This record gives sequence, structure tokens and C-alpha cells, in this order.
Amino acid sequence: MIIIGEKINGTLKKVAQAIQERDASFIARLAESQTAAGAAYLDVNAGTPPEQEMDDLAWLIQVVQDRVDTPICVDSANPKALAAVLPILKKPGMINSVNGEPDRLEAVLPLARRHQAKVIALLMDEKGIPETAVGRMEVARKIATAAREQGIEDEQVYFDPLVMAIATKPDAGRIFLETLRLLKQEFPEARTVSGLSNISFGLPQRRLLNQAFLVATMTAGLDAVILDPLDTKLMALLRAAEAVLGRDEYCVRYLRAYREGRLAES
Ligand code: THG
Repeated sequence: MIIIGEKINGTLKKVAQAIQERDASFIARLAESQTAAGAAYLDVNAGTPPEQEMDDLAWLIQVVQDRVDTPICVDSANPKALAAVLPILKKPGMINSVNGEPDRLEAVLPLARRHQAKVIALLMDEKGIPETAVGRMEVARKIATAAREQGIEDEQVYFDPLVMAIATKPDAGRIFLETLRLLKQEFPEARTVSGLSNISFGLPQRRLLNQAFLVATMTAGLDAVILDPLDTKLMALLRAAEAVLGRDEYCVRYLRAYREGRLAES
């Protein structure tokens, strides 16, 4: 499983404060700890208004790159901010995200191509998030066609089927898994990605639901996940699920996590 660490996100109070105060060591520690816990990418989201976002994103990225070599997943819906910060990435990173809206595709895909960045594609467009798996596949086709026209290979594209809250849409998990199955069938070279926390919105014991959803998505072949790598219980579950699903050859990652004390109950 490709782990994208979600903790450097300005919608979190402590991170917002660190951004405001330009507290580099707080951000650098988050970069270091998430990397040590197994993050292959670090999601960086300034969470600030558009006029402030460019500066804040650039500062966050500099701070992260000064501390770790882990590639960055730039989390912004704003093509101008993306264009401003992609040139400062030391390693090819990930763009989070584009969607099926024509002007977004037009602005973001050339950036992905120019900077050899992977690109997360949300399966929604100007009409919103399609209710059905078939509707989401229509958006996927539109995005895949536009990406191929720009010379972007399918394997650079990470489709995010988008999961809704089961509290208000009881079918949300099932629709997500069905979309995943159809994506694998039609775009076998493309990758798939998801966050975990939307599914549990509005319900008690959210972490329990996120855990159940993680295992379900892994069973269906999800390639990458945006999560909190510092959540030791979640990460232990992920390593165990990889091992039992045959996604961890000779249980190498499971055994390494054990040796490093990362599977222990705390
Ligand atoms: N798909 C894509 N990108 C995404 C998401 C996704 N980026 C943002 C988000 N979802 C993933 N990132 C986070 C970052 C932090 C938290 C959740 C998701 C988080 N949330 C706390 C919680 O859920 O309890 C509440 C916030 C708080 O503690 O203040 O920590 O799905 N492509």
C-alpha cells in the first residue's frame, strides 16, 4: 500500500497555528515522524485562503524538503498555487488534485506533464459527485482521455472514487468498492487512492469505521491511501491486512514493523 501522510494540513488547528507563526520545527517534526512511520508521500495542504495559499504552501514545502527526502503530494484545488509551487519540488511529486471540470483539466494536466508529477483525479465534475459507480466511470473516462491527450500515462493517474458519509448515504461504501472494481477493469494501469475519514462523518467511534473501510478497500485492491501514519493502531492493521491479502511478500513489512515495535498494543 502506498501511504500518503495527511498530517501537514492547515485545516488542523495546530498546523494552522504553526503556519501562522512560521514554526518550522513543528512542521519538520511532522514530516520526519510520518516518514519514519512509513509514509511514501507527504500530503501538504495550506488550508488558507487563495491569496495566502501560495506563500504558505511554498513555505511548508521548503520546510519539509529541508528535513526529509520524502516526495510531496501538493493538496490544493487552486491551479495557480499548484503552478507556483511545483517548480520548487526537489523530487517528482503528486498533484492533489484535478477533477472532471474542463477548465481544471486544462489548467492542471499540463502542469503534471511538465513536472512529471503523478496526479490524483477526483471522480466528480461541475455537476458534482455522480450518485452511481457508472456515473463516476463516465468522469474517469473523460479525465483519462484528457490525460492521454496531454501525453500523461495511465500509471501516473491516481483515481479517487470519492467516498461519502454512510450516515447519510448507506450505500456509500458499496458504491466506492463498485467504482474501484470498474476502474481496475477499464484502466488496469491506472492507480486508485482514497482518504478514509469521509465514510465515518456524523457517526460515533469514527476510527473504528475508518479501520473497517481501510481493510475493505485493500481487499478490493486500493493502491494508495491518505491517512494518519502516526495512528499506530491503524498502521498495525494496515500491515496485518497487507500480509493476509498477499500484498507483503514474505511478510517483510509486517516483520519489520514488529521488530521496530510498531505492532505492539499501546
Ligand atoms: N482525497 C483526496 N485528498 C484529500 C482527501 C481525500 N485531502 C484531504 C483529506 N481527504 C485527507 N486529509 C485529512 C487530513 C486530516 C484529517 C483528515 C483528513 C483529520 N481529521 C480529523 C478527524 O477526522 O477526526 C478532524 C480534524 C481535527 O482533528 O481537527 O485529522 O479524501 N484526494
